[in-house]
This record gives sequence, structure tokens and C-alpha cells, in this order.
Amino acid sequence: MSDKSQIGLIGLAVMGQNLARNLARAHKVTVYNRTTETMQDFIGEHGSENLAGEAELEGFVNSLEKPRKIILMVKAGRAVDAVIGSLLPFLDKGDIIIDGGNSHFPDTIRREKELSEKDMNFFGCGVSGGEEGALNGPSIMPGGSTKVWKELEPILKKIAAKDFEGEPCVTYIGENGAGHYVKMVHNGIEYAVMQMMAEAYDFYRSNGLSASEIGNIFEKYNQGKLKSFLFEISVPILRKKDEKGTDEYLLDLILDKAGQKGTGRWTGIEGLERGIDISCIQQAVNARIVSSRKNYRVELDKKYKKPYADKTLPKDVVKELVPVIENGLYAAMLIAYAQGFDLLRQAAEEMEWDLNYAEIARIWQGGCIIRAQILKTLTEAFKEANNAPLWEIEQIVSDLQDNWLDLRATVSLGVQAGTPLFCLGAALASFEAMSDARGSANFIQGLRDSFGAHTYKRIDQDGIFHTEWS
Ligand code: NBP
Repeated sequence: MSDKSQIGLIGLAVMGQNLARNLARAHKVTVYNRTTETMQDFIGEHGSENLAGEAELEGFVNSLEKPRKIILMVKAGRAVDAVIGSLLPFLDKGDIIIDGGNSHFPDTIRREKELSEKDMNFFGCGVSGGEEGALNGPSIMPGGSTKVWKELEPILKKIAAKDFEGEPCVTYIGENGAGHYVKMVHNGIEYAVMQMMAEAYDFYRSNGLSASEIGNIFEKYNQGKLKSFLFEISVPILRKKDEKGTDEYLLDLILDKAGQKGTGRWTGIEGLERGIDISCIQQAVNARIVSSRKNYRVELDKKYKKPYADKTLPKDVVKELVPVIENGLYAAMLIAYAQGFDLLRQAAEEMEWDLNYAEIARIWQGGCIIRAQILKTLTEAFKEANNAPLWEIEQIVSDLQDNWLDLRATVSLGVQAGTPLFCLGAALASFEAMSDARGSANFIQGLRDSFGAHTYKRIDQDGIFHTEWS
């Protein structure tokens, strides 16, 4: 038997280290990192786990069985091109580079094309689950040629998380950039879901509830239809006390500026480019942008009086609202998913990807950040309706019908409390507009025709019309 490794992994930051250890449970793995010390420290700690380290790329490549399978877990963008460039002189035809980072899908399409011209394989593979997922089982969204998928399938199935039925959270997504596209939309939905949760938190906080009281409500939410990884981890976050000399809840001491690394923004732009309403995702990005202008917000806060600022609802009323807001959040999250899947459907048509939406919902059931009970509902809905758009599927229509009025109530409560409802408001408007046969765009058309002779159509006669309005 060869003493070579079956897999190589480059990039030993948090994701790479954990993924390497996961892979090493069933394969011999060689690792490499640009900064050699990081690799040495990692091997010093985990070298006994079927892991070997190489300080030079040539030695790294030579340590691998052919065709070589090399997973990149480096920072998305230029670093990926830099690593590919320095690997190429040592690779042979048929070798496979797998990009497990959050690369932007056009880059993946370009890289696959460039490598295939050299008879080498490039495979874009979305990996979700953060450090814990990478170690114990992520959700994996692979895209590239079916031939390469066949080679990688047994490896990826072994390291993936499990869905509610115990099946691996990995499925072939589609050609070239499809895996990274689906991972990008996954992240966009993650932005929306987190923002919706933050808005519910903000509503309760504005009404005088402490972080730990909100933790009790979120704990309850995590036992019902909102059951999810994100609600689960929010409970200890809400209950955590400061350990640095105050008696406050730590959450109340965290600066209210949210970071972002780009996948939400990319998804938002895709919605605009492809003409699909994904306002929940776009508004979640906007909310982070506004949050980042902390100093300016502090200045404006001083200028505008808020007459509702110290008006809170009585505690027993807030208690009665808990199930209403639960239903409202559920409806809003269904709408965010419906928007995300609409975008996937449009991209699939334009990019000629044969996406299986039931399978995509299924592999998000485990391992990834948005893993949640709701994904079981979506998987079953897509399966029963042969992957029809979510808005049309009987189960989803019935769920939205049952919960939509509570989303209305939630939004109206939030407005009265002065809670900025970027996402919950967007979800309500999007749903009500999408399910309204008679919208307001006749007014827009009237204006456009008046100032720019853009013409309009009528609902009662065929043809294109223009009017001298004044
Ligand atoms: P980072 O995204 O922070 O990347 C750090 C790694 O990239 C280090 O190993 C670093 O090497 C290497 N690197 C850089 Br930076 N520039 C390089 C270059 N020019 N040549 C070679 N190596 C270079 O790590 P991460 O957070 O573990 O994420 C890895 C990938 O997984 C990213 O694409 C990320 O978006 C994605 N992802 C992250 C998460 C998460 O929760 N963090 C979740 C899902 C996906 P060095 O040690 O020498 O600086």
C-alpha cells in the first residue's frame, strides 16, 4: 500500500484546520500553509491524527496519490489565484483542485475553464458550518464536472453532516460555478434569517425585556416551528453575563456594528442583476451597512426626538405577543426562502444548471448555519410538488396563509415600538405585493409616460399607448 496521502489541503486557518481533521478520520491527509509556523503548530498538536505537514509546495504535491486531490481553504479572491498559480508547475494532467472557500461564482467559472484548458480539474465546493461544522460535518455544495464529482463523492459523503433522515448533507449541485452560487445564496438567506431574529430581539428589548428574558422566549421558539441552530446558539448568547468587571449581560456591551465578508452583498447584487425580488436578503445587507455607521447614527439620534422612546407595552401584553411574533417570524422566514429559491431558479435557467431544489433544501438540514426544522418542511414541499416554486406549493401556501396575518401584526407592533424592520417589513411587503393581482405600478407607468413618453399598456385593450397628460 502506498504511503502517500489521499488528500492534500492548503490553508490552515480555522476552516482548513478543522476540515483537515475531519478528512483525516477516514483518509491520510497532507497539509500545507503559506506561513509554515502555522502548519508546524497544527501538526505538533494533531500530527497523530493521520495528518502530515509539508513546508514546501513541491514536497506537498509529491506526497499525494495521483490523480491528486487538493482542497484549498484559503481566503476567497486573489489568494485562490495565487495558490493555483504556485501549484501548477508541480501538478500533472488529471489532478483535481477543489476550492472549499467562499469564492465568488464567476471566479469559479473562470478558474474551471482555465484549468480545463490545461487538462486539469477545478471543482468549486461551498462548505458551510463554521469551525464546528468543518470538524464534525459541514453541509457541502459541490459544483463542477460530473466526472470529478464521481471521484470526490465518496470522500465528501464521509465528511458531510447528516440530514434529518441520516443521509449525508452533500449532493451534486451542477456544472462549474453552481456549488459556489448555491453557497452564496445560502449565505444570503443566513443574513436574512439572522436579521429577522435581531429585529424580534430589538422589539422585545424596546419593550423593556432583559437579554435573559428574551433568551427565555428564544428558547421557547427553539422548541417549535422555528427550531434551528441559530435560535439554539442565541439562547446562551442572550443569557451570558459579562466576565470583565460589570454585572451586565455581555450582549448589552457588544458594539452594535455588524461585519460582513461579501457573500450577502454578492447575493443582493445577483437579485438586481437577474431581476428577482430578494428584498429580505438585500435589506439584511442594508441593515448591516446602516449598523456600521455607528458614529453618524449617534449624531442623528441626538437631532431627532422619539416620542415613543420610553413607551413600553405592559409585560403581560408582551407575553401574549410571543406566539404572534413566532408565527410572524415563521412567515417571514418562509418568504426569505421563497425569494432565495426564486433567485436560484432564475440563475439555473440563465446559467443552464439543472438544480434540484428538494436536494438543496435537504443538504441544508444539517451542518450549515441555517440548519433548521423549516428545511424539512421545504424539502418535503419541493419533493411533493416536483420542485415547483415555493410560492405555489400547497403546503407553503397553507403555511403562509396561516401565519401571514401574524407577520402583519408583528410588523405593525414593531413600527409602533420604533423597531427598524428592515427584513420583517420587506418580507411582508414582498409577500403582499407578490400575492396581489392589482398592484400600484399603473401609477408608475402614468408618471413615466408623462415625463418621458415611455408609453403604457391598458388592462382593457391591446396595444401600446401614449397620452398627452397635461
Ligand atoms: P481566511 O479566509 O481567514 O483565510 C486564511 C487562510 O488563507 C490562511 O491559511 C492564510 O495563510 C491563507 N492565505 C491568504 Br489570507 N493569502 C494567501 C496567499 N496569497 N497564498 C496562500 N495562502 C494564503 O480563513 P478561514 O476563515 O478559515 O476561511 C477559509 C475559506 O473558507 C474562506 O474562503 C472563507 O470565506 C470560507 N468559509 C469560512 C467560514 C468561517 O466560518 N470562517 C465558513 C465557511 C466558509 P497564512 O496563514 O499564511 O496567512
